[in-house]
Amino acid sequence: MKKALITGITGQDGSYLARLLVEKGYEVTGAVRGNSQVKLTRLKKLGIADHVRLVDLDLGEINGINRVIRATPFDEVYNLAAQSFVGSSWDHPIYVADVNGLGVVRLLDALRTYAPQARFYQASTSEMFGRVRAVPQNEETPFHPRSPYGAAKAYGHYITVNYRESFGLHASSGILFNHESPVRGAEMVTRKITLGLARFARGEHVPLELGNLDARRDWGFAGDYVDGMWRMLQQEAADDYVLATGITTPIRDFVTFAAEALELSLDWSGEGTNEQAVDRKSGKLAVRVNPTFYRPAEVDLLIGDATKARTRLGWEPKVTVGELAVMMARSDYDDWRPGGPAS
Ligand code: NAP
Ligand code: F7E
Repeated sequence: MKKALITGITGQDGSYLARLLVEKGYEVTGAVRGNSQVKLTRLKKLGIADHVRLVDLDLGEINGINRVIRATPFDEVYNLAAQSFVGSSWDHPIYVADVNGLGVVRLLDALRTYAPQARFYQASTSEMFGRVRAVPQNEETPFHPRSPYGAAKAYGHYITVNYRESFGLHASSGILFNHESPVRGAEMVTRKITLGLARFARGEHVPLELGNLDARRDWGFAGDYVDGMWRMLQQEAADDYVLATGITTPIRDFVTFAAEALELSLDWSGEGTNEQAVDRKSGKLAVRVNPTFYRPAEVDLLIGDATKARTRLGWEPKVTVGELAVMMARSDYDDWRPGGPAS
């Protein structure tokens, strides 16, 4: 029975990856910070909270990392823990650098010292491309991060490559474009949209407030992307791979897909900060722009080229962005409770 450690197991990807590895017969250990405050909501929703062992580990704290790595001979270590919300990274840039950047080298150095046999996965991101140098982006595209989050992740990526090249660790970096699901963080735009519209469709006519509706993303389904992570660690040699769908969609279109799934017809009008959408049936305002949600800097056109993952790993994204919006909107509609949508 293979043993895997997942940092960030309480997050979206951690819970999907844990389910995949449990299904494959792994013994899964999940690293969580501060046992008293552990959020098991996602693991419970995916039906695997009772199938994983939890250990205490904070990426900011080296002693805990060393203790966990020394205690169990892990075959595979997936580092998914991070402060993952780009929007708030401008408010906490130093903490983000510590967790998303230095946290990676803390973990790698513990592996180098106590478990050099373990295979390592680093959760890198399309945010590293930022002000893009080429469209679409692949493993050779230079980085130009546009947020403290992206800058910290670029360090995490380079130190993963460096430990692979310097010490021969089997360390791979997955450069993943946005991937979503019904357990996506409620502050991310897709889930904010599906939660807000589900609430509206249930009769609570509170307008959904969004920032830049012209921003676009290459969105896939988290369940497909964790399969790609696992495939990377099954290769004989460690390497870096982009995972993406290659299709980019504006935020406004994702709103429309989710609205249609809930049988809401939206009439859009206005431009820029005056843009809004009214629900045709009720005549109520359903969506409006609030500039508070604009970012100090935006990334340019992020579209991923996952040719390498397709050819070497046999990886394919199976869920389209339209199917994803339907899946998320219906889930939030079904889980809605009076007094506010479940998150
Ligand atoms: P997520 O839902 O926000 O989960 C993040 C996880 O990290 C949570 O379990 C959180 O634990 C944990 N964490 C935060 N700070 C920590 C710390 N100091 N020490 C230990 N654990 C800590 O993120 P996700 O969407 O699953 O993403 C997983 C990883 O992939 C992240 O590294 C993210 O940056 C990266 N990524 C995500 C995407 C995407 O589109 N989803 C794309 C590219 C890369 P708590 O429950 O205690 O908060
Ligand atoms: O924003 C625009 C916003 O916060 C997407 C993380 O998983 O993927 C994620 O980061 C876009 C941006 O995701 C709102 O300006 C408009 O252009 O959903 P998001 P993100 O920043 O792409 C990458 C790959 C990661 O690595 C990250 O960890 O949507 N947008 N209006 C809005 N965004 C939010 N959050 N809220 C709005 O109201």
